[in-house]
Amino acid sequence: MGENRVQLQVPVGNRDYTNAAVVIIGAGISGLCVAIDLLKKDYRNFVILEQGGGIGGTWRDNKYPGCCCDVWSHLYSYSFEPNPSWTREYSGQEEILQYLTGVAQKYELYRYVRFNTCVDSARWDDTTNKWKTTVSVLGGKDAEFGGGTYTITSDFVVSGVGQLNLPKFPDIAGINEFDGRLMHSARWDWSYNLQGKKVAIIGNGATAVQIVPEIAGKVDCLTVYQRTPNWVLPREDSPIPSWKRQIYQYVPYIQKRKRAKMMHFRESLFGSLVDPTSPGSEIMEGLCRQHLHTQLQNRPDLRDKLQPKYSLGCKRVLLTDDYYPVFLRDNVRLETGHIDRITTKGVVADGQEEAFDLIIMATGFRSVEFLHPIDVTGSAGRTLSSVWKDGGHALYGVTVEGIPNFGMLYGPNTNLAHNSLILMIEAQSKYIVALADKVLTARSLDGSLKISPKPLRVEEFNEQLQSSLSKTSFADPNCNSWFKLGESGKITNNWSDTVVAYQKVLSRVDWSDYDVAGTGADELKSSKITTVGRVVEESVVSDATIGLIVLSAVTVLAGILYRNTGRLSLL
Ligand code: NA7
Repeated sequence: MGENRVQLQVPVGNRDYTNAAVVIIGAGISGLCVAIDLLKKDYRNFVILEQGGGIGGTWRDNKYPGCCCDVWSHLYSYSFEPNPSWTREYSGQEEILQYLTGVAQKYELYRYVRFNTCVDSARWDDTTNKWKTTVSVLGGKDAEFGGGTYTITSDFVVSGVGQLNLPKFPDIAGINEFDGRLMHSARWDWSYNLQGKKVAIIGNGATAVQIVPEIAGKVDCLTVYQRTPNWVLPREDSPIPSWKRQIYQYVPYIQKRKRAKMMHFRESLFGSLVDPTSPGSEIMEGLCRQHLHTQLQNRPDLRDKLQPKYSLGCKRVLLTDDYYPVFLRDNVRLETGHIDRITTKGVVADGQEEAFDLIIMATGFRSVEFLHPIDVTGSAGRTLSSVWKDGGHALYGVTVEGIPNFGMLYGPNTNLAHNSLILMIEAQSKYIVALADKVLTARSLDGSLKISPKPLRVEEFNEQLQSSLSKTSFADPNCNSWFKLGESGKITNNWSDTVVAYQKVLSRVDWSDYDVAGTGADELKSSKITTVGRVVEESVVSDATIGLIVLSAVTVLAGILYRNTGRLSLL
């Protein structure tokens, strides 16, 4: 056996603590999915580096009051781990985190995770064809075992940090001067007692509309600072009764059908959300206007302030039934004046100061700074930040030119406005593991393989992508969103098509997209394609067709039985 040969089927232990075949950054939905896909190929020599103290990623970070998902739970879950026990159509954060914890336990993923371990940098070494990932150990006791920092050598690095992991604080003058409590929604302090407090919330996006109704009844008074109104659709959440949960548990096919129909429905919304000229978009805008009108019938003043004046879909369309009515409460005020500054006492908007005990920053995430602040350096000393100086981009949102043996989940241009992100993440995970598989195969033969996308192919793909995106609602210059770069307006975050279209792109690795060098490279170049496959979830047959098939089968069966019984009775 070669000196350098790693036991790919053996988890990293004490002796090889700083050597792993694969390093996965982040123990959120993405990182866990990659780990499971590696295990399915019997690869166990990987580590998951997680800067937090638990698994769950965004579903561990975001635990503000009212936090829940705006995609149905039966769709917002792994296809390979359906959960028959969801208690609501749209589950809350705690239930989603519990689901993810359950999955991590089932696949015994905890043994692979190093918690309180923050990745500072990842550097590719051209001489050894390996990554060197340097981490800081954040946990007090753990840091005592070493100098608080160490480096792991690996053949492949996968980023599962996603787009929404760094809280964004607004650029408002005086933000550090406030004497009261200032809290970002993604760093909620549950030990803080809201009772009787004067509270401000800055922002009115997907996060704020969940917090506001939840806390309005607890606080003394609440002022909502809105810069831009959002399009809002009814949510219509409801509990899932236990008899239905039993059916999903004992007849999994029914749960699968439910998910397929949800997937199908969500895919059908794509055109309406991205094409402002489509009849579907007009219908959706009508539904939003009706929702606003119904909920605030006698308040044209509020309706006027809450009605957006840009294309539906330019920002994320919000789903809520209890946000608008909250403004009918005596203790809640909608402030649309421009925020001039934050003072020691509170917030000044349009020259008027209001004092607060607590200011909640529901101001989103640093979504366009993918992987920030991790310092990633690829081949020939080229940094990721230099490759992305004009904004994040990648091949299929997954691989980056000049950054070999590296894959990202929920990277540039993979966000969705219409469907469950987990569907995208699963496709990315399979694709990345197919790439890693080739690198690890070379490693198992005592060799090495270097894979990175061809710069020209990346350019060509992104030109087409940006051309498609420029025609969508996301590009409407009348609105800003976390989907695009502020100055250039380049859409760096969203995918331009349906989930199924994306899944099909990632269902195979076309080796002509890549520069490959090392052990087995010639074979890859000649074989051209590696089939990855995709999870086919959308419904392909209607309920009526299935009903007809079942009815026909029952009729045929009944006929046979009748004939046989007839014969038997003649004997
Ligand atoms: P978003 O959707 O980025 O919303 C941030 C909100 O904060 C939005 O209303 C912003 O107004 C507002 N904001 C940001 N900076 C300022 C300043 N300086 N002054 C006033 N208002 C400001 O973040 P969320 O956390 O709600 O949601 C992020 C995603 O997480 C969501 O789409 C889901 O996918 C999950 P603006 O609209 O820019 O005028």
